[in-house]
Amino acid sequence: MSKKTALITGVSGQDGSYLAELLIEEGYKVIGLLRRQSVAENQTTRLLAPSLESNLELIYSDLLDETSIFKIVDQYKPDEIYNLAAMSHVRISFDVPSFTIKTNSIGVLNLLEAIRNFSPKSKFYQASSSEMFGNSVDEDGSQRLTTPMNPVSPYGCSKLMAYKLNSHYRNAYNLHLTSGILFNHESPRRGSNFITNKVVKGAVLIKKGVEKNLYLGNLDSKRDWGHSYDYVRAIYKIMQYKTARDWIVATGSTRSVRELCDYVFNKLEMNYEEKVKFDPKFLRSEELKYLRGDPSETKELLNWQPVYTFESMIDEMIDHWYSEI
Ligand code: F7E
Repeated sequence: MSKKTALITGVSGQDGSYLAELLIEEGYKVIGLLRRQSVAENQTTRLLAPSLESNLELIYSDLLDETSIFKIVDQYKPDEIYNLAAMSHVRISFDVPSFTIKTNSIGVLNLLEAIRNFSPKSKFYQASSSEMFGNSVDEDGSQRLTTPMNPVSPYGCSKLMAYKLNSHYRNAYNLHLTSGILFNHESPRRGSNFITNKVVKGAVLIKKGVEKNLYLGNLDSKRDWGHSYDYVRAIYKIMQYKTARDWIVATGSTRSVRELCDYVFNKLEMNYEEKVKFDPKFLRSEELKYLRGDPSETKELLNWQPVYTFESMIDEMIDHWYSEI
């Protein structure tokens, strides 16, 4: 039997790189889409696993270049298409709202149209986000598929548009279109302007005497943080599930940014209260205060169980930066 083909947009990102490794382990041929950057080396820093060498084909493209997207989907007619490409930084989405909406919403429309017109048998996964909930939360303190969605950032709005387009195309055209509402997920591969890696890297720099302080925004917001390694395994299971539908991927526990700082600085035998300073430039125009997903249905139906705890994930990130710096 010939190898299955998977197309991953955003292959050079945190989730894209873990997913490419997983799919290759599972015997797939992977096509990865890259956006052109001026420093070519920067595009593949997360794609260094030896297994990727002969099984990953990289192609330049862009979600907004529909001719390129149509051509690639038509040419490869992939068995599975994973859309992990996005402008994914919530605070930065306030600076570039138009680019965020175009990439994260119209970009998805381009993929859906490509599937509908050129490869209707392809299965599709859309990376949806807990940012779509905004400040809505059920009475028991969790968010789930039925929780109202009231996003509070251009990023959240863009993801909600894509989520709705995806389910509309699923119903209207009978396509196998899935979506995972992923809560925050981290790893040593996370960009260092997201809070977990910013705190870990910043604390290690202070410990090593390179920096004196770490400047942050709102310490009181709470997030449900899991590991990208575990979450791409949920994504793969979502794609293999018998029916196409939406899912919640989360840990079910929540912590504040303050608790994150406390854990990291304690591990490095420091007191965060002495080193962490406030800088209003890291606040958002409207804050999403609290996230905690309910993963019970996903765990049960997909037989999915994360292997990392919050602590083992952060410890891995500390070890990473300690040896890197
Ligand atoms: O912020 C607070 C900030 O940038 C987490 C993306 O993957 O998850 C991510 O979005 C919290 C927020 O992630 C700083 O206000 C305080 O409350 O790590 P973050 P995010 O905005 O939750 C969702 C699910 C996605 O889909 C997104 O793509 O930390 N915070 N001080 C700070 N955050 C940052 N980045 N920098 C600070 O200095």
